[in-house]
Amino acid sequence: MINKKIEEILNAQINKEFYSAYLYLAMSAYFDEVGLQGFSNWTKVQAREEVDHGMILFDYIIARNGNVEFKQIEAPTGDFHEPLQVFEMIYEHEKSVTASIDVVAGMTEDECDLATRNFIDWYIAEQVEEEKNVYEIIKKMKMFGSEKSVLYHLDLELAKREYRQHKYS
Ligand code: OFO
Repeated sequence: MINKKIEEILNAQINKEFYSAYLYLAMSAYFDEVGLQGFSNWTKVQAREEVDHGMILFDYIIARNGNVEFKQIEAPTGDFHEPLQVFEMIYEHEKSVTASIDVVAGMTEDECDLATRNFIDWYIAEQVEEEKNVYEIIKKMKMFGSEKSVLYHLDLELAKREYRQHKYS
């Protein structure tokens, strides 16, 4: 049976993961609208991964005989005006998710919940990967500029991203 404090913070994290999916979908719609289908693909694939992150938490709470609780998901704020600005927003967002996962990990240690401590390691590693992927795209945009030809090539590259499902096991 899962500790109630841990159950509560994991439920809050489910909400954050689904909010992330909303945010990435809003970005995907923006990119599609401005004709950057590769950027749109990249953010749409990311939205699907965020749903997986939420579902892994969902399955874990159930596996520990806990209660899943759904709270209202906030609407994404969508002031998107150009690709670099959107990716900088993504980077800030992912840093905040990393901080939130760190708080979960810290609480598992305080509560001596070693099963959840072990479970949350996957998220810690995933956040390192997510921040790195985003930062690398930002670096490319800064290095090569935001001329249309640069965006065109980057768009072709981002179009190649494929969704790979993550599951709780
Ligand atoms: Fe779920 O990692 Fe991004 O937000």
